[in-house]
Amino acid sequence: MRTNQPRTVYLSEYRVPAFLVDHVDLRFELFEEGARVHSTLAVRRNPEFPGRADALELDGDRLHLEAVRLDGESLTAAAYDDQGDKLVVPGVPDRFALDVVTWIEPQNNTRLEGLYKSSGMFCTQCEAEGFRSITFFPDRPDVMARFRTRIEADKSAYPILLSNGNDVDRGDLDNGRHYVTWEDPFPKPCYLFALVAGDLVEKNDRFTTCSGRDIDLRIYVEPRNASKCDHALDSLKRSMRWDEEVYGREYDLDIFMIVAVDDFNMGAMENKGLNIFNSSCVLASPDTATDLAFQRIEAIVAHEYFHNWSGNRVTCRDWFQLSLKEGFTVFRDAEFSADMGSATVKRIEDATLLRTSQFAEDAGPMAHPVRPASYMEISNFYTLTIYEKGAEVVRMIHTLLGPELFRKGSDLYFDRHDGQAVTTDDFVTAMEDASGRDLRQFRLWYEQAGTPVVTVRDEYEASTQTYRLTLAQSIPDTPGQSGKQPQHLPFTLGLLDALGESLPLRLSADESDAPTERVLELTESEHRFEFHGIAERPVPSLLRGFSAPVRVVYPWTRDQLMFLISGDSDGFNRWDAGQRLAVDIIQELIEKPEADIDSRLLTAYRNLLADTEPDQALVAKMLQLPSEAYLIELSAQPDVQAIHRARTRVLEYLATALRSELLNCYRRNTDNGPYQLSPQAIARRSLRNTALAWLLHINDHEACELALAQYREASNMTDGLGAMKALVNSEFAEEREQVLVDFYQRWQQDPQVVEQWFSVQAASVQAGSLERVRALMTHPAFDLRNPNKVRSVIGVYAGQNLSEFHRPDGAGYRFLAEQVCQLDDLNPQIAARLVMPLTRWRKFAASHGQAMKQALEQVREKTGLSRDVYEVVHKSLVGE
Ligand code: B3K
Ligand code: ZN
Repeated sequence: MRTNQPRTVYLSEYRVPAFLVDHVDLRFELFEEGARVHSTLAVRRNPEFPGRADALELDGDRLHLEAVRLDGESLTAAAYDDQGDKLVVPGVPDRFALDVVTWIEPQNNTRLEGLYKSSGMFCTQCEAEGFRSITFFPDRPDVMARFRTRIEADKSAYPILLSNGNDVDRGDLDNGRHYVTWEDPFPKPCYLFALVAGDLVEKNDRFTTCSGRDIDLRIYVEPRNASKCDHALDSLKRSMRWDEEVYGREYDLDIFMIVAVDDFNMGAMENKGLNIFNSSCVLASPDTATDLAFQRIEAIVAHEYFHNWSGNRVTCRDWFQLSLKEGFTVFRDAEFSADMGSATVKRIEDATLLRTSQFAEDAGPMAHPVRPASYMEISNFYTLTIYEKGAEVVRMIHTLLGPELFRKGSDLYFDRHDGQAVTTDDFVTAMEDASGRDLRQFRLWYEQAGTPVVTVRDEYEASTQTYRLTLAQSIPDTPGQSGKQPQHLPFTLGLLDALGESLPLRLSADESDAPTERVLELTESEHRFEFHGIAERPVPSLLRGFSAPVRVVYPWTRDQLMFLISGDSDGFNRWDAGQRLAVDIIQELIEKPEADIDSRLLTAYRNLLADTEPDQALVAKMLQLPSEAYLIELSAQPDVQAIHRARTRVLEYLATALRSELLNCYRRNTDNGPYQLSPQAIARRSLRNTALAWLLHINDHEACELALAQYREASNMTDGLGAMKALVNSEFAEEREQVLVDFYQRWQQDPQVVEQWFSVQAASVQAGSLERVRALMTHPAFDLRNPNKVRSVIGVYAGQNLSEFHRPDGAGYRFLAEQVCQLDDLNPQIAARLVMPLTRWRKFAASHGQAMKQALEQVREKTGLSRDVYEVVHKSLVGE
């Protein structure tokens, strides 16, 4: 085990920087064997720093220092201290220019952080702390500087040279080299710095802003991807318009650029004026990308664009405030997606992600508040809690204030803090100041980890026509936090009568014009609400629209759930009732595998398939059974094999009983028209693919023919992949293999499609055995250095093929540990994400949990373990 444990960084230790940097002049000389970086910093003392610091300290990581000059004078090695991770220059004046020259090797950078090479081009990723592996710098977001960047490279290999801002100068140099100089007029933290050099083609468009400014929009891609940029460009224009209309935010530079790169740790990065995207999150055409990919691309393009205000113009003071930009921006992109498509479906998708994965994170060893109090490695905190729960927290403020006051609050926030690096507290204060609301208790959402549980009790008193609702909240203990205080949360409620009519919610007997939906505000550990003039026992519709990120406990009867599935006016709660009914029935089968399956589920699904429901997008969602991951999350001590068997049995029961309805649904939704991305068209393809998948689950021969025909005739990837997926998950082994071979042959030149081909196999119980997964890793298209390939094979196997990953012999766990160890040397960020499934070992029965723990211990033993993986493994083995 490692002896020198990485240092923990605490929020409570935050101090303002001793020195500020007003201006940075960078010159990059790019070569095949490395890059020389010349940096000139205009430094001055920070007047707000208490006391007087003697030395300037700059962060660095794996840099080869070549020269240091202070106000033009070369410093000898005795005049500074190069500590590797810090460059310390003592005795500096109040204001000075510091020149630093470093040599780095982007071609050997497999961490994909700082400056690195991907498919022959140079690119950067600096958030959170990557800039320090380019040059020595105060690498913290509260140091904001104006950047001027000159890039020099071979002209034929790297004709395109990009950085942030506007290109102000360009020209040729000796030896076939050239240069371009970029100037960014907006001060920014170094994590927003970006550079790209490559042989790329440019796809153009224009956007005229609300004040009439003409913006040049450009997407840069490798030539083979030139035809896959239209969707991203359209998404970008829609995002720019939406941010003007909904938030009053106008774009501020003359150029907005996006670059697609194949090797990227995350989805995309919001560098000022020069967003860098993972290819899979920007490139699309109907024949290569699924509906899901199209929607994802639109959402990510919007997310990165929205960061220009929520993140770049107003940025984070320190990394504990990460959710200031991420939570807010996820909320903004979710509202955008809701406006572009089906709002109910978007809400269902977000709640599903939250309830399946964020709740699990909140209940696991890495649980942390939306504003963490400490970390070892900040890269480990780009989590669902920071992003998704953070977005829910902003959504709750929106619900509590209402849209007008929320907009007043966001206007005040952007206005008050433009050009500053601020805290989540500043955000909440702006909301308070603009609205006059007191959000003191609400701030606990940022401080306390764990998912609140709201337990609901109700009683009806016929004699007084009164309905009483008692809502009690409690928040479970999480690592390092116990005895939590109740949080302020909006709980949206409706009451339905026997006909499904929404009842007026009268809080006093004589209230007239009472609304039929109310946002109840919970602040105490227990609240009682009384509703008057209720003529019969109502069915409550609780937490409509998932108004707070909490678990609701209420003893619904199956008849009440049946009633809500068809009768609730809140689409989200109709879906939720369906999920709860299915969960209840599957859980019964987990306990009693031989029990009869409650036919009410069949009735509910038959009704959904009857084609009488106007919202087919909602139907498409309601037809999806709760996932195995969600069932595992809900279970105190999950038996994954039992969960898999019970869920499969329900699926087979429904598919068998509804065979003709499914075939009808399939035919009804067959559409040979041009590819469209409307919610209706997406719903049709989804319904058709769901019907096919269900029928192939029961190995239906007619469905097998339909799937083969659909595969052959598909005019878009949603249909083609849907058919392939259904076949791969069936027992038609011959057809499955044929289609897999054909698919690869057809698409082998397209990395994004090959990633889907990997995923379909790795996720499949039929096709994705451990042996197959190992074989996929020796496939010529697999590359352990490419995060997308790692995610699509190893990540999908451990995260989605759950009954296989949790095989009783523990081989799935050992396999994952082995891969994590290998990857740790190449790319610690990806390794730390990949190890996550093992960290929940305490949740499982000893039969599995012990083997998971042993696999983690195997990782802990690895020599030279990265700080990233160390933190995750250490926190999940604490006390062991
Ligand atoms: N801000 C980036 C995330 C960078 C992660 C670095 N480890 C993407 C985003 O949330 O928009
Ligand atoms: Zn973001």
